[in-house]
Amino acid sequence: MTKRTLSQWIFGDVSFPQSEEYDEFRYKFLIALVLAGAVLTAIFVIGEYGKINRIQTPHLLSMQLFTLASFGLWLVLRGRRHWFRPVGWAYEIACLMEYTSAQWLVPNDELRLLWFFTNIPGVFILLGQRAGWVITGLSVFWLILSNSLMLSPYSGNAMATACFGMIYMGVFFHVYGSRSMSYFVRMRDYNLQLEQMASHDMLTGVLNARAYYAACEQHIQIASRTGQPYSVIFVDLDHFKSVNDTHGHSAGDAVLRAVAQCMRHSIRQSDALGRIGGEEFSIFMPNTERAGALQLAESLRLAVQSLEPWIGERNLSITASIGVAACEGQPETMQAIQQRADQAMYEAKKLGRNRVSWLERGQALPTGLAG
Ligand code: GH3
Ligand code: MG
Ligand code: MG
Repeated sequence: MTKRTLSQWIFGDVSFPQSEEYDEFRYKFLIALVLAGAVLTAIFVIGEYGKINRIQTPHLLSMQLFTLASFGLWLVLRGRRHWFRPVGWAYEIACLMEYTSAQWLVPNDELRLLWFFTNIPGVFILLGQRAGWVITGLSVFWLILSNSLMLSPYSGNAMATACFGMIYMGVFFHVYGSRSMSYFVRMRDYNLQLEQMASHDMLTGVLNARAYYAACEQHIQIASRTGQPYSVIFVDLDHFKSVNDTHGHSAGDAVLRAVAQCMRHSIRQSDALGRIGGEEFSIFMPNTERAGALQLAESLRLAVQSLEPWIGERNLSITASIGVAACEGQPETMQAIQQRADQAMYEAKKLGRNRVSWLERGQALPTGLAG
């Protein structure tokens, strides 16, 4: 069995995104604990049947029940990460019952009280600080109460040591739990920030060229399997150099931000928008035929035209030339469809700018829409 299939067998078919690494750790830790609990008690039970160790009959019954409950909880949790909390609490209750059984029914084991200690770290790590304190408080209360009822109780000194020791464990794991949690949250936020910076254009906030093409490749792979059409819209601002030359580079930047914002609001959630050059944007539209892409391209052109961004002293008039290419039959590579959209855009420039044109597959010259 390979490492991957062994892990799949133990933990089930679950996947956690990188940002949920801590939840993955806790999920796997709980499964490991439940399995370890089941296997350990099973070994004791087998030892009893093999006459290797002697356990009083009532406690033997409790151990058998605990083994079955633990295996059952493993089967429930395996592959179902949303069952984490109910299973965590159910296992905790099973453990407390098992420890109480050992405390009451195995009086010839003077260290049986230790099981209540071993329980505390797991509760803090798996169920959080509040649950940790509830269980620690209940354990202290229960130790004192049951000691006063037991036939062979611990001494007052032993009880005081046990109770203070448990509270000490609680404080220790409370601090440890909150520190490791805040460290994890910070690391997760840094990672998300890094991911965002690596895939998005700093100026406009849309996808950068690398991330945009990667998203398109994924869309094309899905479309090739499902046979759905897809389209690409290529937008190039008109005479943008003169905006920089006349009003300065920061005015040009403000215009780029405004245009990107406008496009972001015009596309669907499933579309990908990328800044693939200085003042060049591309939109990939999955499940979209040429007619739909042309409609969006025309509404984008009008939106950019009416944008008239304010650049500190006055409103600027901005227009865009737009090329459209659609793939409605045999799948086409991203490079090929983007090239057609490029060509169509250049044709729109040649025809006088501020217009939309498209290029069919195999067609030599693009077709223009009046601007
Ligand atoms: P055309 O209508 O033919 O597209 O003319 P154009 O001036 O828009 O075309 P060209 O490609 O010659 O110029 C693009 C300009 O975009 C050149 C550069 O100064 C500007 N540019 C590129 N990246 C940025 C940027 O990040 N910020 C600003 N402000 N300007 C940029
Ligand atoms: Mg350009
Ligand atoms: Mg341009």
